[in-house]
Amino acid sequence: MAVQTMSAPQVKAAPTPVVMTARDTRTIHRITGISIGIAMAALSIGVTLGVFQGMEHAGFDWYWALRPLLIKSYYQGLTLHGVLNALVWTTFFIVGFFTFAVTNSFKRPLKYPWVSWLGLGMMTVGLLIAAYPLLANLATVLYTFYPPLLADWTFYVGLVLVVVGSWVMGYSMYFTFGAWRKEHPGETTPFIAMSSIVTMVMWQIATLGVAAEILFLILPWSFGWIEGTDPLLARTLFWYFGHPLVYFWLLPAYVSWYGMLPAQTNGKMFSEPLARLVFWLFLLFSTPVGFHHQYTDPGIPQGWKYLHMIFTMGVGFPSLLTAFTVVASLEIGGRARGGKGWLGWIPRLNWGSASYTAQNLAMILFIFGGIGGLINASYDLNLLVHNTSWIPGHFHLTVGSATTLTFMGIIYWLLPKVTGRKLLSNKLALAQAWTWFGGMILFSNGYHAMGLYYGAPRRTMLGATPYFDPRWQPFLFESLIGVTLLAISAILFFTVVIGTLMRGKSTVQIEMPVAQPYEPGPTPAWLDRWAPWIWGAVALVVISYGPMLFQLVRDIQLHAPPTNLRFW
Ligand code: HAS
Ligand code: CU
Repeated sequence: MAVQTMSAPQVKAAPTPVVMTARDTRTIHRITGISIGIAMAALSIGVTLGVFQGMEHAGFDWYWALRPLLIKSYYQGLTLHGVLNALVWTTFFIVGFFTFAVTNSFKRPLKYPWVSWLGLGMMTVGLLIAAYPLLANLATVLYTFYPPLLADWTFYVGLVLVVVGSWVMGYSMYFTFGAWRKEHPGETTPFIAMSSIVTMVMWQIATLGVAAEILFLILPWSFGWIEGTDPLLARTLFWYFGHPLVYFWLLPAYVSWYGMLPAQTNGKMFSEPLARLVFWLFLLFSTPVGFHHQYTDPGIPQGWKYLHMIFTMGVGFPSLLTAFTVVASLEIGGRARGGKGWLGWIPRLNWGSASYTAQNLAMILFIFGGIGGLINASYDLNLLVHNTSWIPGHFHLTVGSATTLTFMGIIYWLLPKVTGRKLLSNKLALAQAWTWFGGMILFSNGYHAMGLYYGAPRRTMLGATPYFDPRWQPFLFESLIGVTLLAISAILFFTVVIGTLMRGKSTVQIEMPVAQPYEPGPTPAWLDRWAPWIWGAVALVVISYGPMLFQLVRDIQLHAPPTNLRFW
């Protein structure tokens, strides 16, 4: 009888993990350094223009001083302020920060560094292309570029390249993730890498809206191929993207607050599984909420606005979870540093570190930014505050503080890390964080109040309005003090950054702060599985947008003629 032989089942061995060489580290530092460098350059111009806007509102119209610098009008300055701060500073910072965070969290090099270089290259070329119409006053359409405002086509081509380049930077992270997975079968994805990549996936889903808006509606119109446009369809596609955009700004701050900040004050991550859940909830609920920006738009039936309002309350929930869990993580640190009693741990937090302090102050401002957001989201309250200065009050506490001040705090450790130079001065950086905090409180309080009580409009050259209401005056004065503090803060920030860059190389070793879990244990498998969450997100998008988009496309009316804000 023939003997049957059975070979042992072949278990495919996992590839040996690739470790970072000095060369890999240098590449990552270069990519991160260049993208954050571009981000900061954009911010330097963006905030300067903000100071001029604040002054104009308070009665000091000094735009003439900007004319030699190509800024011809308030609205051109406002467009640049929004585009450079809200779109360029954030996006370039985020892709650079995530490239660093993902690779350091995986402790492995980028799988294909050239993909990241390609993405960064596309973003940079896009930015340069968009800079031309912005500076030539050919794209004075504000940062939301609502049709029928029409810019020169180069503005849109530039924006598309920035967005597609950021996708490509994301693909490089996905490839690196895939490689890490193969090398570490069965292991849970490290939190910092996982949360950063979830954010990039959310961004991928969100940006499909603005890509469709530009490619199918605006570009053909700006080329002159079609005569008019459909503002309602354009706005709907824009806000499909516009709300998740604000979470693209917020979630990198959450990556730091959850995954890094506790380690900067001897704390631990209060609940790692909960932190993961928060990011999945953002993936689910970030997009199906855009109609909360269109409550006053005619042509969107109430039912859809109502559904988006419900989902908006849903997306507020992971932030409420964050408020409790992140504070608990910090409390662990405050107590480890000797804090006693109910609140005695707070003064013991690492207030001596500028990087820590900037981020904690950002969190405090976000409490108020977040509450304001929930007020905006409530349909009938929104009718009171929509298009008033309350809204800039809201978003200077969110993107202008929770995001920007956190990013500045991150820069205070990341810049020394990627450049190998010691921070110019922790003290100056501390002063920067506190002046930003104080400045934003005064600025945003003034804007909130003026909009709520006396209906001061947003996006308006207030000093030139024939209906100027003297009751705005005290709030404008308050906000002007805020603007002054913010200007001082910005000068301090750039002094610290430029001073650091001008220093010689130092041997001080800095590592990315990584918070360890308070109760280490296995992560439930469903919190490390991608497909159900991604499909869930797609399903919610289809439910919340599908029927309305179908109807708007079916009834498309390309009649609205172009207009612009080139007032001179
Ligand atoms: Fe918003 C308009 C609703 C969050 C940005 N938002 C805007 C615009 C911008 C913006 C730029 O529903 C203007 C767009 C334009 O140009 O027209 N927003 C919300 C809601 C939230 C929210 C519900 N917004 C953000 C974030 C932004 C941002 C984040 C940028 C980063 N927003 C709206 C609505 C409008 C709107 C309407 C349209 C208004 C209109 O009429 O035009 C929520 O995500 C907020 C949830 C957040 C919380 C706070 C949690 C607090 C935390 C901090 C904890 C820290 C502690 C301190 C406790 C519930 C996590 C610890 C201290 C120690 C000492 C330890
Ligand atoms: Cu929103």
